Amino acid sequence: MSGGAGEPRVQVLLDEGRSAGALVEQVRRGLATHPRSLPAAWLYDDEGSRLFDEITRLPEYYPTRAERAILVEHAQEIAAACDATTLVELGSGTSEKTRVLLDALHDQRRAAGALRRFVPVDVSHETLRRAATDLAARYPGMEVEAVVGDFTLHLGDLPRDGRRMVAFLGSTIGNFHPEERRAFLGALADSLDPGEWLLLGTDLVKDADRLVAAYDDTQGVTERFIRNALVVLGRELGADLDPGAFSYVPFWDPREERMDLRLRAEEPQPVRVPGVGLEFELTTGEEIRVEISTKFRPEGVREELDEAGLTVTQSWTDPAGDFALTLARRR
Ligand code: SAH
Ligand code: AVI
Repeated sequence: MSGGAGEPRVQVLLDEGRSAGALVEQVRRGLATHPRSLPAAWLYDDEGSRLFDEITRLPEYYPTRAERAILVEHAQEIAAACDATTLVELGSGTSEKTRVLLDALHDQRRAAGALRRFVPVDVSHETLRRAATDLAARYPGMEVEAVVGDFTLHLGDLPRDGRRMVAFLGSTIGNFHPEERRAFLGALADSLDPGEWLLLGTDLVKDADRLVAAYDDTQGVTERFIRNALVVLGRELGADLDPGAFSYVPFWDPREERMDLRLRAEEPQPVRVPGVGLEFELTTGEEIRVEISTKFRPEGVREELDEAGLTVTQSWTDPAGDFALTLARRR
């Protein structure tokens, strides 16, 4: 499709299912080591993306509202500070909040040259396609070139022309382990030319009770989101795990400053995952770590970006100081 005049272009860099290549290798490695774990991208089939969208509207889940508040307050300032003609969004999902930024960057009255292209990147094919279609219709003068891809694998395959700003919102960076985060930030910086931009959303360390409530909501939506990983594993790799035989165990790890979201086997069970050639025995009480959600301190964000070759130019928080949005520039 054209990528302009109200129609998105969709480039697919992942195969339809998740049953091949690096994603499968990540699952094999995660399930074979202790504590057993699953890669976070595995949570986002269509149902996972739908459940995440529901999470963003839960009263306990403050990050989406806090980040949106920062964008509403500062999007014009961000647009004025940057000379980007292409906005790349990693892990874009529905790109709901991004519209605030797109409105500001797209504003034709600005002298610095308006945004010409939006490149949303996500593993969740249908959610991405729907968002791209909506956005192309909403901004007919802007090219929408969606990429169904993995931001840990495909940074080098994204469009390089034009002055780019990469947005990585929602604190999705918190779902990486520290060593993965370092590697990701290094690869991201390497993929940018000097002078190009990163806009990074990070959830901040706060009172443990509020954090636990945000990941253990009273309606049980987060629990369904985490359990859905087992459904995806069954469908894509033939795993015979019984979701009903697990309890949901979300906890705050104060040493690592992260939420740790696990499923605990309530009874012993033999597990076969034919798609990765694994067979193992889960004992009662054994846990599978499905996701971590690291919380940040502003000085830590600055240091990690700096180490990767990205200089922070500005950062903002919401009035409650719950969430930070950081603008950085490739040196
Ligand atoms: N940016 C949105 C969505 C956050 S949810 C927001 O701020 O609300 C995380 C998103 O990242 C999901 O849409 C998920 O499908 C996507 N995602 C997770 N791992 C990914 C990966 N490795 N590569 C590309 N997208 C990924
Ligand atoms: C996408 N990511 C930043 C969310 C988070 O808060 O870590 C995913 C999520 N998991 C449970 N609730 C929300």
